[in-house]
Amino acid sequence: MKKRVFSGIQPSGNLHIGNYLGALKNWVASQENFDNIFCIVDLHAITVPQDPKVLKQKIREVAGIYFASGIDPKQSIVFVQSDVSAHAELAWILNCFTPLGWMSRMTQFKEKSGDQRESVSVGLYDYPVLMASDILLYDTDEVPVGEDQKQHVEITRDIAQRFNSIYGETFKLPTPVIPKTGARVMDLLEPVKKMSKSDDREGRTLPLLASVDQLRSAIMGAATDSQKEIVFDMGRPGIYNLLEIYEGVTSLSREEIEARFAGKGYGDFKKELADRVIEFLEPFQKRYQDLTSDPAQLESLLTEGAEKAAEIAEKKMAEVKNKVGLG
Ligand code: ATP
Ligand code: LTN
Repeated sequence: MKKRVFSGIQPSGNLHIGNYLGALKNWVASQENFDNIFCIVDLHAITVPQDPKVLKQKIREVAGIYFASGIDPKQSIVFVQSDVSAHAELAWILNCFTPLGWMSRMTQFKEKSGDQRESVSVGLYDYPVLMASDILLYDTDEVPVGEDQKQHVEITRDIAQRFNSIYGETFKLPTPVIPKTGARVMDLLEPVKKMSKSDDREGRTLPLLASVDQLRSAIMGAATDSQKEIVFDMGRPGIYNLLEIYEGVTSLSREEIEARFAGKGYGDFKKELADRVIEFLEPFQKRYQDLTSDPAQLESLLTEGAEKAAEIAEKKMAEVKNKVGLG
């Protein structure tokens, strides 16, 4: 029996190199060794306002990006969260077992609500409980995510433990799996904050579907510092971030990369980084175009994925409802 992996990405904004290096790359790399479920978490996306037409289109775009990254529908279930109603249903039940105080500690909520705390949606506050439901429905062993999601997987364990302690063993406790490199790709202009698809103003991110010119100009304009050496030094966030991206798209070791750029200037390094990123993204974008040129085929993969996911999720829901005394 292979261990189960579950993860997801929100169909909001433009997916970027951070989403690839922090999440997708690792999903693909370990695909063969696990029983995988990858979700397009549209219910999470509506925790902040979305245009309905854009949302529908973004769901297909994320599906295309999953497959273009190398997710193989023969090895992995890929589906849209709102197609399996058990996610919303379990979230309601788990809400009733999650203390308000736990949610108030979540750093993502604090960052995203900022000074709008009184006017953001209850959904945004409740976001981690829906994420816990996603994970717990499938007896997930491992959750491969970027660094920013570690706290949400930990709270998922707490919620599962609390439920299990009241009703007996029901949910498996999942483990977050954070990559050694690329777990927190930083904003290109302000490398002290995370590269984010909700702030993808020109030059800040490297969108996976961006044009060659857009990618090159974002890399050439990335913030660095007034020093010279091109070395992995975490104290120099701009250059460190660009080096991590280089590492992520080439898979060379840190020593090899430092040796390659010894004695060279930032300009040369950035030019080569742009070449490597483009070299990596061009075939990726070609695969994306091929996959999305047949919308019916994509749709049928998602329908099939939802059927398989629902079969697993509904069994868990029946067990939960029975234990709680519902119905
Ligand atoms: P937003 O920034 O708008 O909140 P996001 O870019 O974080 O969105 P999500 O859908 O929330 O996108 O995240 C999808 C996956 O990508 C998660 O596993 C997350 O940890 C990872 N991820 C997101 N941003 C980065 C980043 N800058 N570096 C590494 N991984 C990231
Ligand atoms: N909150 C996650 C997306 C997400 C997720 C999940 C990730 C929703 N449900 C379950 C892993 C497992 C984020 O990346 N922002």
